[in-house]
Amino acid sequence: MQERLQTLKEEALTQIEAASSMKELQDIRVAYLGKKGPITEILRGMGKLSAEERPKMGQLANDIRAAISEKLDEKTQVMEKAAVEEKLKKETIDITLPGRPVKKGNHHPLTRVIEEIEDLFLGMGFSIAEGPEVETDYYNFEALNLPKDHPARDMQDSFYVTEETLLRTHTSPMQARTMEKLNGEGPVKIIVPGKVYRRDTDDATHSHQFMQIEGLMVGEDVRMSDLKGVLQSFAKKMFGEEREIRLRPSFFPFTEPSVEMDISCFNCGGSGCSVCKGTGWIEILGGGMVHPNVLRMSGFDPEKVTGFAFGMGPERIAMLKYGIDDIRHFYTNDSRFIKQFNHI
Ligand code: 2NL
Repeated sequence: MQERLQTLKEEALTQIEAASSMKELQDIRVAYLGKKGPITEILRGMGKLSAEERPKMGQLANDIRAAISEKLDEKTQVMEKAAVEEKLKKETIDITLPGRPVKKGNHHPLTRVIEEIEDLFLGMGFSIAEGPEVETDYYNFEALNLPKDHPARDMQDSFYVTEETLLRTHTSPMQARTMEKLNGEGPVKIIVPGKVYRRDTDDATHSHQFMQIEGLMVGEDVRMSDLKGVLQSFAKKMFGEEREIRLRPSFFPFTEPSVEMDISCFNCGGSGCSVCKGTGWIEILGGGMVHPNVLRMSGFDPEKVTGFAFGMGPERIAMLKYGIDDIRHFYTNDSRFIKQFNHI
């Protein structure tokens, strides 16, 4: 009986060792330790043994039973641990995966052109000033030598908020405000970029809202030749070093004398083509010497200081530079249009 028990123990332990699933372990447990198993059977047959042998055999059977049970528990634990590890391994996040590409945005082409122009003037010592889009009649017109009966003040030409306030029609009111704050103490050297509004019907070259960049320099001995030098430098940097400029006489109520500036055509170099309509020249901005009335109204003495001013439309500059045929492209935000400028 003793031998039988030993054999059973060895058999059981070998099987447990070899088991590879929980189900197998469960089966081994039932087979060896179950009610119908050999050990139970042996224990039941104890009665046949002598009184001397009975406790010894009982002890041995119980020990073997305990050893098998312990080995089963041990193996169960090992397998459970392995199962958890396997699960954890499967469920770990693989941080080595490449991330999903993030689509990179870009500034609007008009914003880029404006910033490019700003940079050129900052490089020439100008500061940037910005002001309100809802303006008073005084700063938008009166302070700029546009008296009450001037045709540019026609209600038809502007968006009025009240009798005395309107959406600014140019950024010049901010120049007037800047001069006024300085109490006649120059010099002034600023550019003013921003949104402006006119009562216009939108088409390929007109928009009721557009951008403007104006420049103003006031101080002792500021001359027309200074205006010419600044604008020539700007034109070359913006449209190419080979560009030439020419100034033609013009009229603006706030400058005297007034000029319009053309650049030699960047498409044909001046021989005449469709871009310059056969003339060899392209008009890009207007300017002139600040009218004495404007200086006086803003607190400067026109006997002591002089100034030049100029104004340009960045949409027009961008349209020329990048061959854009319709101003509305800037404002309808068709992404196919916007994306074409991602490389500049
Ligand atoms: C154009 C022409 C111009 C000005 C703007 C100005 C401002 C002050 C005093 C005098 Cl405060 N002038 N601005 C002068 C001449 C022309 O703009 O064609 N703009 C798109």
